Amino acid sequence: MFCNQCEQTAKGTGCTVAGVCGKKPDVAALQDLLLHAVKGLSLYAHAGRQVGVVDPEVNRFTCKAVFSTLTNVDFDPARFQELINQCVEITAQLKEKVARAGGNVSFADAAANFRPATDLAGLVKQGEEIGLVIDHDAETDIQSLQQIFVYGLKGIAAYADHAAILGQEDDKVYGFLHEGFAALTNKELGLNEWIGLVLKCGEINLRTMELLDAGNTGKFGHPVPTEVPLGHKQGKCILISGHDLQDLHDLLKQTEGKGIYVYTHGEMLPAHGYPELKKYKHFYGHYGTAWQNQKKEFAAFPGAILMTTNCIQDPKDYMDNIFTTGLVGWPGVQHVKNGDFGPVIERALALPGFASDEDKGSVMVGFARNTVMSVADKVIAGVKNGDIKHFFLVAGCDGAKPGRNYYSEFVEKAPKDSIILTLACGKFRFFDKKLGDIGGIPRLLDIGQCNDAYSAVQIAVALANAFECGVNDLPLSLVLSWYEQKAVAILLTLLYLGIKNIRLGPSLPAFITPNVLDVLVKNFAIKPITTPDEDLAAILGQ
Ligand code: SF4
Ligand code: SF3
Repeated sequence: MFCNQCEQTAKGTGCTVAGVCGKKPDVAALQDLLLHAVKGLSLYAHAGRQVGVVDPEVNRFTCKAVFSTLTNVDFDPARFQELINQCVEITAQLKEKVARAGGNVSFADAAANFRPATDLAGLVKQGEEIGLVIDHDAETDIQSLQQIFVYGLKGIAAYADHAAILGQEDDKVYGFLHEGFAALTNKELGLNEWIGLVLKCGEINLRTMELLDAGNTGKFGHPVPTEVPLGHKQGKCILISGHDLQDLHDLLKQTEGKGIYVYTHGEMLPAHGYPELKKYKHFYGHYGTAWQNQKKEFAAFPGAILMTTNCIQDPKDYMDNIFTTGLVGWPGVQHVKNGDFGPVIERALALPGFASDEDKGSVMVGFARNTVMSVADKVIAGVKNGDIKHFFLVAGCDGAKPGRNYYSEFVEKAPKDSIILTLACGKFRFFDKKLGDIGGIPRLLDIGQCNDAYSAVQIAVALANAFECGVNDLPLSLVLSWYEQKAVAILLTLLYLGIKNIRLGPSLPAFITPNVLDVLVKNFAIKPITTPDEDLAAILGQ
């Protein structure tokens, strides 16, 4: 196997024996094969669009298939076998449709004519032979750009899937996914074309995240400042992790009146700020921290656990208590479908629950774009009178590497006249720190999940408009942490928006060659993090 798509990749170069994330070589091969099949499907879907053939089933399938290959989403070989066969089936149907409409259905690339092996072992072998979905004959810098591009597409597919679940779709997004995977078969594209496609990825991801924002806020209202207890109540309990608010909503409805408290874990924390979710009395508090601590935290949870996308880890110590839903999968874990959480509820009722109440303090959530913009005049006045000197967006993924302490130290050391905006699971390094306020505005503002990056962009744009300057001219610095491919897509969006001087850590992606890095440094002044002291001094010009 070879996989280098995430930040924790082995030795900083690539996982070759087994994934640091727990991905086994057979699943790695099946993921490669699935993307190969998606490339074939995309050739027909892209050709189909030229003659007016747009197939909703193909669109939704593409997102699901690609999202399944994201880090920490699906570890179950059987599910990949199903997806590969389904992909081949819908490709054949689409090919017929496109041919009937007079579109091009003659492609030389092997992906267009892919025939899957009949059993799992055969599929694994095919996947091993194919490897990564990029062009293996291209020169290394092009391969690097293709990898950035594919990981960006994975992020888009993930966000598009989240958005579609909430009823928000735009064919522009699906069209780009198909155009993008089809482009991987084009040997004529040079460095500049690939750089263009990579930035286009950022543009399309912005649109995708706008859809997701519309889905979340349209269904559940705009988040409002909300205090979330970190302790627990005596009684039966369910813990829900991941990013899917619709699953949480369905779970809350189904547990109403059953004497079960529902707690959030990881990226689900910001859900407490949504009016349509917080109205449920049994939606109590938050338990635990970021995804990489789940083995310890889930093992100690005395109730049932529901894992929505993404970031699951090996659940061997609590196999009977954990359930997956949506695209998440782990072999042997019970998978619940179609928003029917009956088995989760049954398990929660059978487990002891918390023996007594415990108060462990609280955190504030709900500072998404609407809340922040509603106090824009206060913020602007604070900047003008010098009370607020700087804004830091300390945001992104968490992970297991020790170097990630940088982010908590950075927040602790940030001057008292600065505001820290945060989003995604990296915040668990500092989310419970009491940083005080500046004239009533909390110094630590939780915008939401990584899924809410659109909200952060809107806040930055609104500030820039208020000060009649560009985002790069604001007293705002972005200090980002990445782990998986949603973060790659968000980073590309920031580059597409022309945002400069982003500090990125804890380490740079293994899939970026020195020449490609050079392009990023020259055009966007992107830089690796150093130490909190050094970076703060450089940012604040001290
Ligand atoms: Fe390795 Fe990350 Fe790939 Fe998992 S997702 S196999 S940890 S590079
Ligand atoms: Fe975290 Fe997986 Fe990226 Fe959503 S939960 S930010 S890593």
